Order: sequence, then C-alpha cells, then structure tokens
Amino acid sequence: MASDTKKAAGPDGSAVAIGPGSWAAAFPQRRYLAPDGTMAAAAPAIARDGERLIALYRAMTLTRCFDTKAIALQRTGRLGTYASSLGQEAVAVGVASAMRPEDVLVPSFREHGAQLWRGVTSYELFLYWGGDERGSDFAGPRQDFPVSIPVASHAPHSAGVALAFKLRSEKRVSVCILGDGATSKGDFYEAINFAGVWRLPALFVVANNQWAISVPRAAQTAAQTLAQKAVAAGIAAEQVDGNDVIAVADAAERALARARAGEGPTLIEAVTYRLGDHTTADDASRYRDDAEVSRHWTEEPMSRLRQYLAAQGLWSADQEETLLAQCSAEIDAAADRYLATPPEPPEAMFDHLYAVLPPSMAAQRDAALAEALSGQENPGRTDG
Ligand SMILES: Cc1ncc(C[n+]2csc(CCOP(=O)(O)OP(=O)(O)O)c2C)c(N)n1
Ligand SMILES: [Mg+2]
Repeated sequence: MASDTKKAAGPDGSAVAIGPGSWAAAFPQRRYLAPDGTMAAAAPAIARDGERLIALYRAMTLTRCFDTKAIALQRTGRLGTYASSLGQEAVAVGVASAMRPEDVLVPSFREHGAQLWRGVTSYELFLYWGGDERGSDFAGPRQDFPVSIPVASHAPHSAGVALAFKLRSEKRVSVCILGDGATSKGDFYEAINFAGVWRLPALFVVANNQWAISVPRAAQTAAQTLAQKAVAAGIAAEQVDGNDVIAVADAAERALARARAGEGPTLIEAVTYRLGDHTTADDASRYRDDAEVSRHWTEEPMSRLRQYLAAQGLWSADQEETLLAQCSAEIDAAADRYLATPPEPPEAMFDHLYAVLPPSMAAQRDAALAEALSGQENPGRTDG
C-alpha cells in the first residue's frame, strides 16, 4: 500500500521505494548466465575470460564428482553422515574464486567446492566426513576454519576474524558462508550487526537453497528477500542468481574489494536450490514433490556454463569426457587413500577439541581410553 511505502537507499545508492511488499524491488536478482546458456550483454569481464570460466567449470565438476563418491561411500557404510552440495556448486566455487589466498574462509557444512578451490584436498574432506579429526587439520589453507556443523554459530566467529584484520590493519577479508535457515538465528543477526557497526572487512554469503532440512524458505521467514536482512545492520547487500557462477563471482569480487578498501561488510544472498537430500540421513521425498525438484534441475549451474562454453567454442565433448575421467581418477585415488588410512584412536576426539582439556572432559577421555583398552573392537569406517 502506498501509505506504507517510504524511500530508502537501494544497493547501488539510488532511492528505492520500500514497504512490506516491495523488498524484492529493492534487491533485484542479478543474473548474467541464463539456464539456457545465453549470456546477458551487460555481463562483467569474467564472462569474457575463457580461461577463468574453464577453471570454474572444472572446479564445479570436481566438486560434483566428490559429492557422488561421498554419497556412494556413505551408502556402503564407509563414510559418516554427509551433506551433499548437488546443485549449489556455483555458490561455493564462485565465492572462493573471488577470494585471495590470505583471506579466511569460514564455511558451513555444504561448501566442499570452496574448500577444494582453496586447497583442502578431497582426501582431507573424506577424512572429515568419515569422522576423522585430521580432516579439519588440513595442510593447505591453514588459516581457514573447519566446517561448522552448528548452524550460524560460525557467523560471530567470522566477524571476530574480520575484527582481528581491522585491528591489525591487514588487507584481508573474512568470508562466512551459511544457509537460508541460518539467517533465522540470533547469532547471524549479532554477527552482521557487529560487522556493520565496526565496519569490518567481512563478507557473509547466504546460500539460499530454499530448504532448512524439511522447513521450506516460506515457513522460515516472512522476509521477502534474505538480502534485506542486511538493512537493519546497516550493511551493503545484494541478491544474485546463485546458479550463475559469473554473478556469484562478480558480486563476491566487488564485495571483497570494498571490504579491502575499508568500506565495510556485505551480505550476498545467492539464490540456489538443494537438489539432493539434506544429508544422507534425510529422505527429502517425504516433504517435497518430485515435480519441484525436476523443475529446479533445469536451472542447475553446470549445464548452463557448459552450454555457454560450448557455444563460444571453448568446450567440446572430448574435453568433457577427459575432464570427467580426470576428476573420477582423482577422487577415486583420494577415496582409496582415505579407506587405507587407519582410523584415529578414540581419545583423538578429545585431543582435537581443546588446547587445554577441562577436567570434566579429562575423565571422559580416560573412560574412552579404558573402554578401548578393554578389548572392544574398533568398528573402523562405519556410518555413525
Ligand atoms: C544450532 C543448530 N541447530 C540445529 C541444527 C540441526 N540442523 C542441521 S542443518 C539444519 C538446517 C540448516 O538449514 P540452512 O541454514 O538453510 O542450511 P542448509 O542445510 O540448507 O544448507 C539444522 C536445523 C544444527 N546443526 N545446529
Ligand atoms: Mg537451506
């Protein structure tokens, strides 16, 4: 209603009308690469950088290959509960591709593509999802955080990392990726509020995959967009098509440049869709229609990029076949190495948790050791 409508600054600084029904207009979704593989004329420079596009496509392919293998290992009792990133590869890979090595990634549990891009190995990821603490002690990006299974609790950690960068005058950015459901939690609001008031070099990326386990986006929040949640924190925000890796990478690049220039934090809502189950412990067919899932398959991120690359003469069926073979070989080798790695002793879970073990935990550690020593068989790699 007109009487509810006021003027406010839009994402690009221009005045936009806001009111209960007009937030979508304030945060229009940026998309350059359409599901049919056509590119908008106004696309950013990334769209004309063939080498970079191929690198993005390769990374998404490797991520999907990892996903397929992880699910197969879990289904055969050789991996723990696993969270698939099927259909969301462009969010993780696009964001990571815009980061510098010295930035810090603070991921949730569905960002395998970002971790792989930054140098965590698929072997380490298998270890992690196999319940082995060494999987979080990765050799590559030592400054990056491990996976956060608790929803949104990593957002304040990420703001804290950004505060450290600011206090030390380091030109680095802390990048937190979290889900749509996570934006309903208090720690998310606390983090963006804190980042806003301190003008921190932080980027929060919401991978809006439409579901928080069985809770659909509409039952999660009355907010028309998730990007608008940044308004109350006084931080910049925009919404992008999260299945368009070019839109994701471009938005992340601009946000990171602003953060590095001391212009404060940004929230990016990347609109995507979870094509798989929530985790291997879930059966999504219990709460959503096959028709909905099929519809979203037509919008998934990899086919559109492949079509675009092919139309540009940058990708052929032979290259596709070679890439798939390379990815499978790499992932199979990592899985074999993981399966051949003897599990850690049971007390390892205590040893990785604290720098100094609290006395109450010390007693539990002793009990676990005693149980192991009493001859109970180590079950090896089974689903927990
Ligand atoms: C603090 C906390 N509460 C509940 C859970 C159980 N849980 C795991 S994932 C999830 C839904 C998360 O949804 P969303 O943030 O949209 O991320 P997605 O799983 O869709 O990637 C919930 C409730 C948890 N891990 N942590
Ligand atoms: Mg979600």
